[in-house]
This record gives sequence, C-alpha cells and structure tokens, in this order.
Amino acid sequence: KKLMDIQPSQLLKRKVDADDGPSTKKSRYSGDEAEEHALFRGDANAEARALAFRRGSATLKAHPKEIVCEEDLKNLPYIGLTNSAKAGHCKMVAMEILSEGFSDEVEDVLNGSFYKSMKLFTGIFGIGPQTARKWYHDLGMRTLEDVKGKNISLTYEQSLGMEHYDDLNTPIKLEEAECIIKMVEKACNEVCDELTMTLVGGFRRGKSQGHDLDLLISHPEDGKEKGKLVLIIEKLKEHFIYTGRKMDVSNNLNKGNFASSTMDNFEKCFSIFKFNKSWLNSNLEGKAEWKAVRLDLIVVPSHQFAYALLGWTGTKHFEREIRRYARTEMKIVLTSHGMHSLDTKQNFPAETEEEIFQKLQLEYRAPSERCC
Ligand code: DGT
Ligand code: MG
Repeated sequence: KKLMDIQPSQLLKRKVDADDGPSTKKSRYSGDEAEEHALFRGDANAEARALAFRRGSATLKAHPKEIVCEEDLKNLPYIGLTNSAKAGHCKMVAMEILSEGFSDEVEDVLNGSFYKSMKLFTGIFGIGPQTARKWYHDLGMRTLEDVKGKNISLTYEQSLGMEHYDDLNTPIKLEEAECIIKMVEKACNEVCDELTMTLVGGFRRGKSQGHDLDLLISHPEDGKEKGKLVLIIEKLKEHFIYTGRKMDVSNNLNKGNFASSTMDNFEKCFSIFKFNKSWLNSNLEGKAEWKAVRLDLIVVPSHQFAYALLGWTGTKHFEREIRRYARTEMKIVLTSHGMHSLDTKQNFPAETEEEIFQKLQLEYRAPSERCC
C-alpha cells in the first residue's frame, strides 16, 4: 500500500504541504518513489518515466478535493486528462490504490532488492545513481556493509558520506536550521555588516524539516559579495566537517538527470556542518553531542538576487515546470541568474520574484504554494 501509503478515502485531501509534513513514509506519495525508481534504473526512458510520475504525483498533491473514485481522476492533467501511455500508467496505479488500498506494482518496486540497495547507496553523500548502479549490477553489492567490506576506493566526500551516513540521512529539523541560520548570519555580519542572508529551499516553502539547509548570501551593492564566502567559512571553520566548493552536483540523485534545469554558476559551498546538539538541549545525558548536517551556502550578486531566490526556493519540479513554461509559452529563457528573450536575447532585470511572475504573465505563487 505504497502509492500514497494512505487509505483511498484520504487519497488526496492534503494540498500544498503534501511534499512536507513529517517525512515519515506515511505522508509520502508513491509517485515520488516511482519517480525515484525510474531515475535509479537510468535506462533510455528513465527521465521521461520519472517526469511522468512526478507530474502525476504533483497533480494529486495540488488537487484541492478528495479523490474517491475513477471519475475523480478523469479531468486530472497527467493522469486522466492527458492521453499518453505514461499518464495511463499513472491512472492505472491510482485506480489500483482506489480499489485495493495499495498497488502491487509499486509494492514490488519498493520491496525489491534493486530499489532498496539504490536507496541505501544514493543516501551516501557524493554517490549518485550511476555509481550506485555500478555497485549493484557490476559488483553485486547490496548493503552498506558490502560497501565497507569490498574495499572500494571512495573519494574523500564519499568516505565522509559513509562516516556520517546516519546523521546525513536524518532530516534537519526547523529548530536546528534556525540555530545554524543565526550562526551563519552572525558570521556574515562579522565579515561585512551589509551582507544579507536569505533562507531558501524547502524551509522557505514552510517545511518543518529537510535534507539540507540552503542559504543565499548577497550584498546590496553588486560585486561587493565577491570573496566573502571564504571569509564566512573561515569564521565558522571550527563548525565545518567539510566545505566542498566544487562538488559535482550532477552526481547527486536528487539533482540527477534534471540537473541541467536548475544548475547555475554561483560561487557556492556544499558543506557538512557540525551541529552541536547542546545548542538546543543542554541535557544530553551522555548521548552523542553533535551531528553532521548538510548546509549549502550560495553567493549571489544583487542584480540576480530575485532570480536566485526563485531558482533556489524549489521545488525542483516547480523550477523545471516554470522554466519549461517560460520557454515554450513565453519564448523566454529563465535561469537562477536572470531571464532573456529567446528571440531577441533582450534581458529582463527583476528586483522581486513578483516581477518575474508578472513578466511571465503568471499569477504570483508564494513559496508555500510551490510544493509540487
Ligand atoms: P530538501 O530535500 O528538504 O532539502 O528539499 P529542497 O527543496 O530544499 O531541495 P534542495 O535543497 O535539493 O534544493 C532546493 C532548490 O534549489 C531546488 O529547487 C533546486 C535548487 N537547487 C538545488 N541544487 C542546486 C544546484 O546545484 N544548482 C542550482 N542552481 N539550484 C539548485
Ligand atoms: Mg534543501
């Protein structure tokens, strides 16, 4: 019973906070896992299949009413309305869940050895689906013990990923994020009191936990942000386990093959931060007193700030869809750096996200409404 892992009668009451909530399996839609599975497989149609599941899942998440029968699926884009084999597949799975409470197909995928091992391996910081597949298919590896036991050569990042596996696969809670935000803010102020720091990613969308913490750093005067990241890192150096400046993000499943739709050229740091648990709770009773958390710092020049804010707020699917819409409907190329006309190459400066939506003739969506 995994497509949504919830009863058919609840099939879709939830609205925008659907990608969030407690990240227990219970609140997840199997559309997400089906997408993930397609990316894990990485075969010829993987991306298209993954996208079809993501779109079906996004449609369900955004649907304002409860879905109780086949009729309710009829007019849903990418499920009942869209006439394609992939939409038909989504509909079939949804109908199975409506009638049975679970989908055999999804159940088999999730309980299968391939999915389970891929999930484990891609949970290692620095391991993407390509390496994980090689481990699974070519080296016959199945568990983290196999990774340790097979004497595989790991990069420095990957060995940190192994060392801090449990921590890095434990979601960061909002109160932990808030602590780190204050520390980074303080470090920014000490480096230059005009630097600004802005929360982006899932926490900006209102999530109560996340796999990492994403922060944009900027300066009101263009150019003055340059060279500041290294100083901020220096201020916080005792709290960093790792400050990867040039990690290949396309290696990461979550960015996976869709990386090209969201990647940018900002100066950034994909770090592992040492979160001291006593910052939240002084009474630790002998338990480990710190945990490793992923922190991304992205430095953005002022004139590109609105675009970076939009580009880093997510979700990835929202970013992909708004960019696709801009290109196909408006003939405009939208990135985290700016926006220009496909034909005339004219640039469109913007100071706020609202202006960007307006230019694209879209109704403004607050971050909490971008949870597809
Ligand atoms: P989570 O899993 O709780 O951290 O969820 P998010 O939505 O914060 O996901 P995350 O941190 O991977 O990414 C946040 C947004 O930032 C996402 O919509 C796309 C964008 N993003 C992530 N990585 C990159 C990157 O390397 N370059 C660019 N330009 N954007 C990225
Ligand atoms: Mg994030």
